[in-house]
Amino acid sequence: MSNIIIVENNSEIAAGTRGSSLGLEAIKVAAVNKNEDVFLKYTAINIKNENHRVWKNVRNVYAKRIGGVIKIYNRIVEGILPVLQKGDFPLIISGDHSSAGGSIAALKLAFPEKRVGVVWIDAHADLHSPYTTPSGNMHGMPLASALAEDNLEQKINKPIKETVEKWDLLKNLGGISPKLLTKDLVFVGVRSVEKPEMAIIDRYSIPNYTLDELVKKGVDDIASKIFQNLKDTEIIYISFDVDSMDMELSEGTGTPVKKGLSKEQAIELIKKLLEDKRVKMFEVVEVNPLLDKKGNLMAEMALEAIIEVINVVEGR
Ligand SMILES: [Mn+2]
Repeated sequence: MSNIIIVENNSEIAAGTRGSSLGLEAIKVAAVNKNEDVFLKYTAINIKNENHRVWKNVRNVYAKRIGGVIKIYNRIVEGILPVLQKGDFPLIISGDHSSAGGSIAALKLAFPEKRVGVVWIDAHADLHSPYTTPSGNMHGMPLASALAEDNLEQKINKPIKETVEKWDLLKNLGGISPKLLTKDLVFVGVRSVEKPEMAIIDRYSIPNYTLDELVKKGVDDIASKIFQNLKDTEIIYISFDVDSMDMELSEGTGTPVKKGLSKEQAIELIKKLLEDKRVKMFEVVEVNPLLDKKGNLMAEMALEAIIEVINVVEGR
């Protein structure tokens, strides 16, 4: 049986809005208030952050704080790789979504011979590169780094040499690039996509299961379609950005978007996917309690997802 190891990563340097570093603590507060012993029961490892960098001037405008992001990627790999190699299950709670690039790197580097599949549950496609980003915020780039996708066809920026060198370093981290193939990526709930990202989705026909499809076909059917999409992969990672859920539920996240999944849909789908033992790792990101107008609701919903993940993984 694989043990669950909680990975605590409160890095927020790649978000555009401050406060996702508090997501982890907000989830812990939710656990205390709901008498849930998740944070007592399981071993946790802590990823040291670089959050002091938010005070400094930005040099790399098309990949803000990329030096810090490289450090975080490396620390995540160092932290998670041994957990995965031991056969344990990393349950990662992160601040901003850039860290998922480090998580995918860790999974690939732990099993270099195996084909990695990713289910990306998010309002956004996170497919930007320094060449296409409108904001320079690197929480919009983790998938491009894993896919090693510069998307030069859609280039709108001219990043400085330092940015290019550091971006290349990030893509090649650990000596394997790409870490993920476009045909092994599935989106769920993506609905706020910029033109350069849409071009990638179209170019490679990356599936995206929307709210409408979930409502029409049901969670079981969508889960089986996702398994069909990922049938040739051997190890799978689920990345759950809480902004995949509808902003009417809670705005406690950096970039909330309308017409998202219900909490029930998100959790049911995650549970269904986790029944497959190929799923080796789960991550929840982007809880920002400073933006929550409903007390600590987003963190409470994230906690609910975490508890369900634990139940399924322990039962399989
Ligand atoms: Mn995201």
